[in-house]
This record gives sequence, C-alpha cells and structure tokens, in this order.
Amino acid sequence: MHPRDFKIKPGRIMPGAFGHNRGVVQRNYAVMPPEGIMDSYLPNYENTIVRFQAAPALGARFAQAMLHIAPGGGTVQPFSDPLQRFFYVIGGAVELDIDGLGPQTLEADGFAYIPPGRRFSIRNHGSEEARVLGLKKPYVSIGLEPPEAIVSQRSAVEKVNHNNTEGRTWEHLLPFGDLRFDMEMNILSFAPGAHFPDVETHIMEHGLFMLEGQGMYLLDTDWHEVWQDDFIWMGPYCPQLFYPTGWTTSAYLLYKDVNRDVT
Ligand code: UGY
Ligand code: MN
Repeated sequence: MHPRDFKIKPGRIMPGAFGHNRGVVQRNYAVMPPEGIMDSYLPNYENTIVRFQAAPALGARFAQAMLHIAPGGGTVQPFSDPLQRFFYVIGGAVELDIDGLGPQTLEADGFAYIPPGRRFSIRNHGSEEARVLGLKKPYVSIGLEPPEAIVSQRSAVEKVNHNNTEGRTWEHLLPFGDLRFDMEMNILSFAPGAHFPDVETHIMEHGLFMLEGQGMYLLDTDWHEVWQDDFIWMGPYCPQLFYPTGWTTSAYLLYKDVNRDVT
C-alpha cells in the first residue's frame, strides 16, 4: 500500500509504527481489522463491495462478509441457493424481500434469518451506503423441518444473563434452544469491569464482529486488542476470554454452531 493511501479512521489512534498490523491469522483463529480486508465484487450483486471476513479457505465452516451496498445497489435479481443466511444491518437501511414474507425495510440493528433454499433479494433504496453483515452456511438437517424466516430488530430482543456473570448480558437473536436451528447469533455485552467467568474451550466455532467499544481478547495463548468493526474467527477448541477496556459498554455479535451431534 502506498503511504498516501493509509487512512486513519476518525477517533482511532495511530497503531504504533507505520506498517504495524493488529491482524493475525493462526491455524485456529484470526483477528482482522476492517482496513486490511480487500474488496470483492460478486456477479449476483451490483453496486456492492463485499469484504469477506470468514470463509472455508480460512478454516471456517461458514462464510461471513461485510456488504457495502451503495444507493441503488444490492442483489441483481432475487436468488436462492441451498445455504441458510443471516443478515445484520450495521448502518444505513436496506429493503429485504424474502419469499413468503414480502418486502421489509431493515434499519441499523435490524436482522433477518433466511432458511436454506429460500429466495430473497436485498436492495438499498436509500440515499446513503448500507453496511450489512452477511453470514451463510450449509444447513445441517436432523430430519426436522428447517426453521421459518425471521425479520426483527435488536430492540425487540430481551437481554438475559447466563452464568450469573455480573455486567455481561446476552441477546439471543434466534430462538434459543430451538433444535431446528444449527446456529446461534447472539450479542454479548460487557459493562466496564465485566469478564468471562472462565477461559472457554469448546467444540463450537465462532465468527465475532465488534459492534461497540473495545477490549482484550485471549485467543489460544495470546492476547489481542480489539476495537469496534474488527472481526475475529475462533475455530473449534480455541481457548478464549474477553474483557472490555475503556469507559463504555463493549458488545459483539457472535455466530456459534450448536445443536448438532458429532460423527
Ligand atoms: O457462547 C459462547 O461460547 C461465548 N461465551 N463465547 C465468546 O463470547 N467467545
Ligand atoms: Mn465461546
């Protein structure tokens, strides 16, 4: 990159010497600040920059990308494939049309679950760019009907506290404990001073997007500083622990594969 192209986001502090990189890719986890993720353009999207965070090429069993949808952009035409999808609007607004539900406007903190194989379109009819986090993955069937489509928003989701951990709350964006789902999408929030009760090491993998604040993440044996808009992939059995830093609540959106046996 030419030094002239190096832009520091407002409110961000120059991270040490030029060329210093908070990003890291290890066998079983990765940390990716947004500025290092390059643009992709896909045939089924127009006026849309796709920045892939997780993908099978990384070792993940799902794909996640930030879609930057310009006004007038989005899916070229309604389409479907065998995958299930989750969308979460980070900024701006989109019109999401899922077959059977009809068009609905999703604004910041709006989200949707699209069952495997369901046709949909996502378009930006507004005047500013929409930033939408999109996750897709194959659905693992256990002989039950797949779940129905969901369109909702964060403010409609209850905050719950698991494990009696003071200052840490969960928002389950998909119905918690419903075995038809093979994934969870949760928002975990941490008040200043809160932390995990223990270092977790579990079979499930995670895709994590920092929605608010900042903090320190233990991944395997190393600590990493993470900020709003960063992405983390944690593979199965990656030891993990987080505590927030700064004076505000920190929150992240977390994908987790659940409810399925191992073979
Ligand atoms: O649900 C979880 O596994 C969660 N506690 N993990 C995490 O936040 N890294
Ligand atoms: Mn975890």
